[in-house]
Amino acid sequence: MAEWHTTACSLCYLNCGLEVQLDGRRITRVRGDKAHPRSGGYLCQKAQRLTWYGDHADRLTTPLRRRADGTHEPVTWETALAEIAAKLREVRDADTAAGRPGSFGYVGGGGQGNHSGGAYGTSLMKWMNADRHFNALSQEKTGDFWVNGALFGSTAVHTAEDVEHCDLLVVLGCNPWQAHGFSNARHALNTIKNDPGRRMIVIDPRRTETAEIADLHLPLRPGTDAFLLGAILALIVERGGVDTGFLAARTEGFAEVAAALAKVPVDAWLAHAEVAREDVERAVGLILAAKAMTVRVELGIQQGRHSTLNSYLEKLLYLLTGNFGRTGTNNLHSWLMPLWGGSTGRRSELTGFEYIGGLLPANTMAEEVLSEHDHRVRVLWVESSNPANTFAGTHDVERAIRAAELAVVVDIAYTETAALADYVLPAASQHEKWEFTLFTFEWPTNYFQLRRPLFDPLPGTLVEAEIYTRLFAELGVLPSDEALATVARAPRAGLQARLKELVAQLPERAALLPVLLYRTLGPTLPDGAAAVAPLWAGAHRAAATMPVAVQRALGTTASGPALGEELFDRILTSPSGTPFSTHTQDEIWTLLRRDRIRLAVPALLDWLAELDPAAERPDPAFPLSLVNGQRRAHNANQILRDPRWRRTDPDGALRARAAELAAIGAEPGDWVAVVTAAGRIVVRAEADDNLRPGQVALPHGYGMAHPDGQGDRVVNGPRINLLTSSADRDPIAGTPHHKDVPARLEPATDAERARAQRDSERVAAVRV
Ligand SMILES: Nc1nc2c(c(=O)[nH]1)N[C@H]1C(S)=C(S)[C@@H](COP(=O)(O)OP(=O)(O)OC[C@H]3O[C@@H](n4cnc5c(=O)[nH]c(N)nc54)[C@H](O)[C@@H]3O)O[C@H]1N2
Ligand SMILES: Nc1nc2c(c(=O)[nH]1)N[C@H]1C(S)=C(S)[C@@H](COP(=O)(O)OP(=O)(O)OC[C@H]3O[C@@H](n4cnc5c(=O)[nH]c(N)nc54)[C@H](O)[C@@H]3O)O[C@H]1N2
Ligand code: SF4
Ligand SMILES: [Mo]
Repeated sequence: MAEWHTTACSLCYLNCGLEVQLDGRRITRVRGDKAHPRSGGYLCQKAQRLTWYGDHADRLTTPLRRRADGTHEPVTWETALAEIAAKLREVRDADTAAGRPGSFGYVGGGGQGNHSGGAYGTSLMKWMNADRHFNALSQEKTGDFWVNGALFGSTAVHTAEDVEHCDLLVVLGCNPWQAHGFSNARHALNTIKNDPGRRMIVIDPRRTETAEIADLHLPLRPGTDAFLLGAILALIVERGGVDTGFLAARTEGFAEVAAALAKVPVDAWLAHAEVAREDVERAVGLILAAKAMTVRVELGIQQGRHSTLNSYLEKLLYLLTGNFGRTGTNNLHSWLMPLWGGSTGRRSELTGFEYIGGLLPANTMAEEVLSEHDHRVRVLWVESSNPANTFAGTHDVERAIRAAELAVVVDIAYTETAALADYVLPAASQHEKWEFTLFTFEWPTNYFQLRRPLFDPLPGTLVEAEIYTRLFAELGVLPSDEALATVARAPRAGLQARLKELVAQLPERAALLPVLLYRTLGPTLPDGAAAVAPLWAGAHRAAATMPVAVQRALGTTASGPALGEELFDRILTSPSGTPFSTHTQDEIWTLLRRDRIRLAVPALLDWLAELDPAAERPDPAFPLSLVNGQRRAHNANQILRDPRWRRTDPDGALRARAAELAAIGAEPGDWVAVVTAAGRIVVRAEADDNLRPGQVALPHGYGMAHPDGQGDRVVNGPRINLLTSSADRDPIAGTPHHKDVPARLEPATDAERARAQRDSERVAAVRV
């Protein structure tokens, strides 16, 4: 019997615990890890054949340098790092001489399951005297964070939903059956369905797999959530459904909110959303009857029209009804290490957008590079992200990567972004290093899993910690090996003070704390866990900021620094993961950053007051609403590049109602063109009559080029951001409206059809 090894799935941000069997460098069998304290053995279909994540023809095994003709040549690590360091120095010195902020832009910094590299990349950004950071969160979640800042006092205060214990689940703009988003989603949804005492409402234009098993489905017109939610809130207030006790005890500003809601023209807004009043009344009845409602949201509202306003109204739904801070409702959660920060109100000088939680909108990355402004971004540093496929407006993003004075990509694979970069640095995969996720959103007990490597790094690759450390050595900022070794030998209790001494010798080292930990504490850690040394600081931070919760989780009476050490040791010695904080329910109020939740957010109440159905008429040239990036059975962001991974949907089909296809003379299986104001792409068509009339859908997670086995490369499925524009975005957070892109369908031309068919066959040939 082959041995089972403990790891986790990294194909979505749940990171379910896995056990896998290996044959050399391949993963041959996958099953759920019953010992994982959160997922308890659960896994979905995507985790099977996980081996293709790290085991495919496009893995990078040597640094690459761009030639004048745009192709790449292999170079040694020494050459790549020396040349990159020289250019970074030059840019940093020029910035200093000009007295301008660092013209370095950091893109990415971690994916669905790999957050170990982010601390090191952030070190480089700081050393470059820069703070312009763009990533996936800033094209989906920053509107939500902004609202949290307004309500709870900090953008780093983040909400969780208690699906397991609710008696009413409201699924708003998400499809957990396919996308998950909360633990053990399919199991949790089926449990609700089979329990006569529990209910589910789905608010989604499409009759999703989740809607199919719900008690009530409100199939609203795409882009009208703010109208529907505004009307629902107005009805709740009108019916006396607000929880006055909760509002009095925990909140302020309700009167202003009530005054705004009283002005909502309920019938006109429901007519605009095209949802029947009696269905909405039924939804309100279910909400008011619920003892514990929890609201689960995601991209349908966050990447929909009025994104930040939607996030506000969604939160008001549970706050006004008192479904907050109790078992089965929405809650806040702790952090081992916060994945994003608080906001300072600072704005980009170039675009005027606010840094939310420390992030600038992904949608403004290209503008920050392509601008003529003296403070433009000159160096683009991309780590664990593929913006050439995943940021809106592919052509502009590609132009920006090419236009940067220096573009460097740190990735495991030769991505579309890597293909355009000046240098590409090959990282070891998540199965080849110690790794973890900081997407730890549980309450009242929160969990953390530190995964051990399954294999050694692929020859030629390095773990991120080592890549950045060698770069800093090249930059001449690291202390001598001898000085580092002396600190490494000293007892841990004195570590912080000694690190401070190293920084005092050269103040610019303050940016490098993670690197200094890697080179001092790192070598003392067991089994080559050096790269995760920064977790030590996280463990101490957690122990210092929530000692009682950490003690409870560990079952210990240790306190002070000893508690931090115990937490760190527990993390290192719990391969399936460990609880790191256990709160009592009423301790939730200690996580707020102000005394009371501030319900009235003037900017958003103004926005609500300005909503006007008449101003939202669709452009007759683009009458359809395109869900541009749907989650399906076999897509997983840009993580699985090898087409062999997929069991279904090999071409990444456009889904449309049969009638919508017939209207352009097409049938399921045909090649059709999807046209938007930004572009036109040709895709395979499939029928899906669960879509709302007028709604069509393309999948996320395609459009990657892959070696075709014949010495060439072939693109697998739609590059959906050829259809989007970075300017189609939320006014506050800059998040794109990907779930509601105005579009039309056209028949493909004969030439387009022939080409698409040929590419599809080339992909199919790779799959066999
Ligand atoms: N299979 C799979 N799972 C994934 C991922 C993946 O790539 N593949 N990616 C992961 C990531 S990074 C994320 S962020 C999540 C995203 O998870 P979800 O947000 O759940 O996934 P989506 O399919 O993008 O969109 C959700 C729903 O929004 C609906 N929608 C479209 N327009 C509107 C609208 O105007 N209003 C409302 N209310 N709904 C609308 C769509 O019909 C769709 O059902 O999934 C994660 N899980
Ligand atoms: N049109 C449209 N665009 C979208 C979306 C949509 O719905 N529609 N969804 C958006 C959302 S919600 C998200 S989250 C983003 C996701 O888009 P991105 O933030 O770009 O992230 P991923 O697609 O997860 O790509 C992860 C990259 O990390 C690399 N990688 C994997 N493991 C490692 C590692 O250990 N080290 C390093 N250095 N690299 C590694 C992978 O090879 C891959 O290139 O896409 C967004 N873009
Ligand atoms: S739910 Fe997400 S993390 Fe869990 S097995 Fe599926 S893809 Fe992997
Ligand atoms: Mo995402």
